[in-house]
Amino acid sequence: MSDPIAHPHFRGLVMSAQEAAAKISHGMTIGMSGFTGSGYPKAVPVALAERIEAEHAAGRPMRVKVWTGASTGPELDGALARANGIELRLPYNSDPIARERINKGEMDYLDMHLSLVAPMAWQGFLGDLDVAVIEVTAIRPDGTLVPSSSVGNNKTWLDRAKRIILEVNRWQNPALEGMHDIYYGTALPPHRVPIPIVKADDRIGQPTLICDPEKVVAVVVTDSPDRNAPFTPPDACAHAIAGHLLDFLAHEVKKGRLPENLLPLQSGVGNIANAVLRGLVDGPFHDMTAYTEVIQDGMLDLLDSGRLRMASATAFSLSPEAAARVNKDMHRYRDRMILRPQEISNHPEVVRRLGCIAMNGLIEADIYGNVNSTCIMGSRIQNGIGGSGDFARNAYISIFVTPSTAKGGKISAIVPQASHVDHIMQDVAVIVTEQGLADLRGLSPKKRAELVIGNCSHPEYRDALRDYYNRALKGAYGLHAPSLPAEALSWHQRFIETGSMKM
Ligand code: 0RQ
Repeated sequence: MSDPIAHPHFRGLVMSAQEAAAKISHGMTIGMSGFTGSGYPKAVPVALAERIEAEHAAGRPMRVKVWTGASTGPELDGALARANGIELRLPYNSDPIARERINKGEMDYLDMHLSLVAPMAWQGFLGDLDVAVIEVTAIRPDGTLVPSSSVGNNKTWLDRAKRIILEVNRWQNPALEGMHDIYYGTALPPHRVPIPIVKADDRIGQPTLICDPEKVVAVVVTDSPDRNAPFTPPDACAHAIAGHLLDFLAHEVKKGRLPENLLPLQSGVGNIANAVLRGLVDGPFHDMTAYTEVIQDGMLDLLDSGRLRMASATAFSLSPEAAARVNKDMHRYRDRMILRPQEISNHPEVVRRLGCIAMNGLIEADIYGNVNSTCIMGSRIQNGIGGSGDFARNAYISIFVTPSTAKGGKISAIVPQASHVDHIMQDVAVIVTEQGLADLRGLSPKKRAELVIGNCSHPEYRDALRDYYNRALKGAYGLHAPSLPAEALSWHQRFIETGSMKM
């Protein structure tokens, strides 16, 4: 295989991960590549974690602030969190060790809308960026960089960082070159102009990342796979949710409220979202497009089936088998996929213009349709809001999907009042559980409550929800969205005290 470092200046900077990590010191802020387990640096963070452990063993402080695109892999978040080396993490995390540290109060976490991270970094609110550590597929003869399996915030990290460390990962397929669309036209107000995307497959930028060679202090060569976690095969619950959703979409087409090829799809992370995409393979819709954040297995199945014409995203989020499938046939997929910076893949202006159909998971929804996507029992972070807010508020139809219970039935996903709210009821159009679907568009809070309880809640919790709601209708301070504040979070309190929400 040809040398992926095709520029002599960069070739002269090749060194070990340990030598590169030595250029990072205590208190620095690091912008890492990586989005949902793809395209994250795999060697420098591990070497940095080893250094941090050695410094701690010698009684010296060493911690860094870590910014990324979204979640990464065990070699990054896992290794650094295990070493207790992260002072602050943003904007999305799914690593269990980091999650534990955050929930124990040992690590600060800033949970942000993914589309807002790059603009906020430019505005200066997040502080200075000392080092960017970016995985790339190749360095071209002209010094531009071929991005890897995710774009995330890489453009911004390369622009904003004082110093740059590149990881050139030979595992990434050279045929990725040409798949990306890196847009350099963003600016801060009052100089902003419209983002010129009017169709999901519009290309508005260039295939490579610009990188100032003077800022590059190290180049590390790796050969490691992305995290590529397997998906659980869809169970009966996921199939039921997918079924309700497909019926709903078909109904909307019949009513003339959606075109026959639907509108650009956005699908969140997780097994249910993946099952819904798989369900579309056997559905009646053709010539679909996706304007989304991640390309997961279900999206790939849709592309292969010919039902999906193209997919625009910022990253792959594939199982090992699906990653092997894509890598084997990258030339073919490259023409039907576009990877963009996350500020563009999730841009509210574009999501609203295209009229995306947003489908995201949730932790819990209350009877009025306020949705909690992030905080278990109101305080314990699961992952983060990710891109769900970018899409939910701006979508043509904002759909949330969930099993009606969690933890073996001990938790109801439909509760009297959400213990934390990420998506207010005005941003939530449809809720789907295996029990059924509630189309909440155009309904007042009280009408919403009747539908959510009747169609979405689990039978084991339905009577208790009805009882609460009926008493709220009689005793609430106001009857617009009746609630009983002293009781509204009692289900959560009961779970905390007894391990179950059941009476
Ligand atoms: O925990 O793994 O310990 O069993 O949450 O839940 O049911 O497997 O569902 O994988 O679809 O994730 C909201 C977390 C759902 C996800 C969330 C527990 C449950 C399990 C996972 P265990 P499931 P999913 C664009 C879109 C925000 C970001 C987003 C998410 C674990 O969809 O992170 O939408 N969304 N991004 O047991 C206690 C409850 C619970 C609960 C679920 N009510 N109480 N625990 N769980 N409900 C893409 C990106 O932004 C990258």
